[in-house]
Amino acid sequence: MKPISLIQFLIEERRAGHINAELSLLIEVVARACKRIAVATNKGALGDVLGMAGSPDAQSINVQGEAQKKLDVISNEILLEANAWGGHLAACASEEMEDPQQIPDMYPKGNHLLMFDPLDGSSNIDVNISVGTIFSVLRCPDGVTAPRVEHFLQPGTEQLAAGYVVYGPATVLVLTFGHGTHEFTLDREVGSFTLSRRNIRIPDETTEFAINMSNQRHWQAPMQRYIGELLAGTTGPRGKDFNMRWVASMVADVHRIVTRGGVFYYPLDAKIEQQGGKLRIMYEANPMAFIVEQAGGAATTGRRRIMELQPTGLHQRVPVFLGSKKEVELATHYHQEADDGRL
Ligand code: AFP
Repeated sequence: MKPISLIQFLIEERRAGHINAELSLLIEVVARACKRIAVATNKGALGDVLGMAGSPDAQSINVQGEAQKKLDVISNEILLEANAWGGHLAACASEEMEDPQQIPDMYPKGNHLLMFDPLDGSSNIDVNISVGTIFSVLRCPDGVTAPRVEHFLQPGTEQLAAGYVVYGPATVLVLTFGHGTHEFTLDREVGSFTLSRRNIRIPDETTEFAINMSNQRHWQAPMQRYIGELLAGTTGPRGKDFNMRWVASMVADVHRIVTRGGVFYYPLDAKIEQQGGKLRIMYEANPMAFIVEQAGGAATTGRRRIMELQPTGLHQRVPVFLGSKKEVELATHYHQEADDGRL
């Protein structure tokens, strides 16, 4: 079969009435920026892109209070620059920046809001493990010309598009417009993303889970119960053995799930209770929930569907349970049961 490029796919999606010309351009621009991030990532030590941003005396810290890696800063700049002038955006917001970034006055403005985590899993860069970019697109409310934080605070169900790019052995883009989840692999010789899987399906059942087990003693009772049962394997109530993986790069962990099934959990625990969770709703939880649901999986906070939450802050954090539907439903059921006082 003839390979289908991302551009061809976007044209098909326009003809099908799933997206308009502006959203198509937006995705093209984001994909082009991600190719540049892939090039920077691939250079490693030779491109002087490893290590921390800033100087040893004055380390660069982002809005999350986390020390920034050089590639965090480079990737953020690549995405901001690529998206400033095309006329497809009203504004964008990045995990690395406190406030939304306005489109400079000299450029035309569009009707879309773009949110991104420019380099997720960046603690993995220096050890040459997969990292990624995550993005989400919302419509800018009518009549708003200088979008502020409140205009971004829309539930995940309002997303027009979401995607991620994993910079691994291959550079892979996974994308949804709400009509299935599709995968494109970067053909480095040709320089274009090429459709590699259409309408990905995540199996309902799995025997593989991803969680940071070092947090176990801080988890709430229903999480202890659920993971305890998985660990008990054939000797416990589940009657089967489970395998565990944890890359500590959400993009890589989610990509494994959209490839062969599985579940990913970052639950609430006593250490992070104050901040509401570990992962950010706008840059990580909502886009990944959209992608996973469109592939037939489920995504909850352990209690509620992620995409129905009304965000209260641009950098708000939430617990994340996502992947194979039956496992996510069971873990969620244990939490709801405990909340109802039945446990
Ligand atoms: P970094 O971008 O700071 O490496 O964080 C990555 C991340 O947000 C997500 O990609 C991982 O799943 C998660 O954090 C890993 O968290 P732990 O380090 O607590 O396991």
